[in-house]
Amino acid sequence: MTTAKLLVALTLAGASLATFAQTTVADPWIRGTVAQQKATGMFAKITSTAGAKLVGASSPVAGIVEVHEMKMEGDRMTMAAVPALDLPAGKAVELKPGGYHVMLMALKQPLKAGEKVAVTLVVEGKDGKRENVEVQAEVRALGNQPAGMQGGMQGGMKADPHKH
Ligand SMILES: [Cu+2]
Repeated sequence: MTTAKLLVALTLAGASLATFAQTTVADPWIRGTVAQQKATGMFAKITSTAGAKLVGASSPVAGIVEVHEMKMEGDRMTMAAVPALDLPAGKAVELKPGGYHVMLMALKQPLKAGEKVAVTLVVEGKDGKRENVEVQAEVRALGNQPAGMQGGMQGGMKADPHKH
């Protein structure tokens, strides 16, 4: 990455919702739930200026929170917890429907569109030090995503990714 591109990336990151030291979380959002639904996903763009790993997360609305990877296995969409998600230096890593996500499970309440949900991301730096990055994720209803999200959402909806 050239210096000019890095500066642009940093400038964009600076305009986002949450910043902690070297890790920036842009546009954090959660897929809204219906009554009795016990799991959903949180998505965001995470950038670490120095390089780091996302190693965990927590939220007051969920009993269990894990970092998940979703992928195709044959013609089936599957997902599984990953111990760590690599955040290469200066490169935005997108958590999105159909890919990586922060899985909120054992939900204590339905999450309605428009609400803000606190999520704490645990990021481990190259020096092994862990930092908590607090974000306020906006709950968005299915079928009401910004235009840019629609490709990903349709892929995710077909596969019904969060039905465990
Ligand atoms: Cu998941």
